[in-house]
Amino acid sequence: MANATKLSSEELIGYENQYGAHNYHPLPVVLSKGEGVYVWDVEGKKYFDFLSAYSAVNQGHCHPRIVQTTIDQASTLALTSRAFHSDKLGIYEKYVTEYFGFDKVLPMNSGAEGVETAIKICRKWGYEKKGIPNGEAKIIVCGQNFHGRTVTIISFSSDPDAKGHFGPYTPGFISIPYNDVSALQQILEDQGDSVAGFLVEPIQGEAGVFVPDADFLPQCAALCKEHNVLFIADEIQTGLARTGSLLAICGDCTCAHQCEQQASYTTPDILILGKALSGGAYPVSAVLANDHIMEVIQPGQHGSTYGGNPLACAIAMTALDVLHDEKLAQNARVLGQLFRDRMQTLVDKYDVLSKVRGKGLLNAVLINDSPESKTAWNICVALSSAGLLAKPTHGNIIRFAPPLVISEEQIHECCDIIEKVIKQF
Ligand code: IF1
Repeated sequence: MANATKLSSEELIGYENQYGAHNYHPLPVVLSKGEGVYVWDVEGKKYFDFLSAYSAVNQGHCHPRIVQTTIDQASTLALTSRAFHSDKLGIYEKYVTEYFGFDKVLPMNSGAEGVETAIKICRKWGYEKKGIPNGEAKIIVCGQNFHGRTVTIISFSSDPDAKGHFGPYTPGFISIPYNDVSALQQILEDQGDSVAGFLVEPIQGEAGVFVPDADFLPQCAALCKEHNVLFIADEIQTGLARTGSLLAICGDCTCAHQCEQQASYTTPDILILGKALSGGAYPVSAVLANDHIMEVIQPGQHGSTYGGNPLACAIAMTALDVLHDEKLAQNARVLGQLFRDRMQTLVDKYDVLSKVRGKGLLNAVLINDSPESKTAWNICVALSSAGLLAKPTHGNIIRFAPPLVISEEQIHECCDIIEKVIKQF
């Protein structure tokens, strides 16, 4: 039995260093409690959480409705495996497919599993529906992508840290520059017959919150349609109200259900969700597609022990209800603009900041120093001392992504904290 006495942050970090793999380099903060936009460390210090567990906690930490659902379902029936039916799976499948406007869903657990599932469905569709010779299907991806950490996914990564020394790599992927429609057009004109899909993040999160030109996604979708290629949207980080609409690719629609604004809605052939699909309570991911695509998967051809378990289904339905009931997409849209406006005044005022970019409450500030410098890290350490948690991505970029339940007053309080810290650099 683990020692019940209260250990300090330093002692707990020591345990992680000694007994845990060193696959992360966290800020020196040890968290023990979360509620809404706030987290507390083991010494009781309170912080604004401006990472939201990489956008998994859009609904806020320990949302009472999601916690209650977790308690109720976990104490009733948590896991059956798919060897049997459950009283939650069909209800959830109906709910989530109607929520996003697709015929079917394949439920999985982690985001990477969702991406792998989409790759398998896409390849199988390529062989059985498009007629690509078996084993020759190609999937187009974008440079600077992040889609997860499995061997197949890092096989098409352009990040040496994510990819190095994990070979041999999975073949069948072609990379084009992000936001470059002509590059996609060229590939499809040259070898479109063997291309099964195009996998893209509507905004590249890990790469540093790159927002593409407004016409990039619609034009890519049109090219995919023209060349009979599946448009696969990875909305694991950008989806679920984070960027000010239900999905980053659905333009102005901020309702949680399909609305008349579908004209500006670039509909993907395959939609991948994760992270906030559970509000941070449990690993839940989902792959949505219409019948003519999803029917390529038959019994015994794909699965997972935990995929679609009753606990995941119950939690995900509550998490999606909260997005809709609390109008979190609208809140992200309004407060995201407010945040960027305030950050822009800091960019104009302080040389250490060079740019702010983002959409909704997925934003990043570029530090005016080399990616190899420690400036962004040092700013984040100073922000943590000032009561705000954020973390650099790729050296000189700081991502700011609070839970979407944040209030206007809290946004201003946090911008004041950021300005107070920036003044020191
Ligand atoms: C880490 C950030 C990274 C994702 C998109 C799939 C996945 C992710 C667009 C895989 C996961 C996480 C993973 C975590 C850090 C974080 C992340 F962009 F969100 F900040 F790495 F790029 N598609 N993103 O963002 O989902 O399997 O993790 O559930 O691995 O360091 P997962």
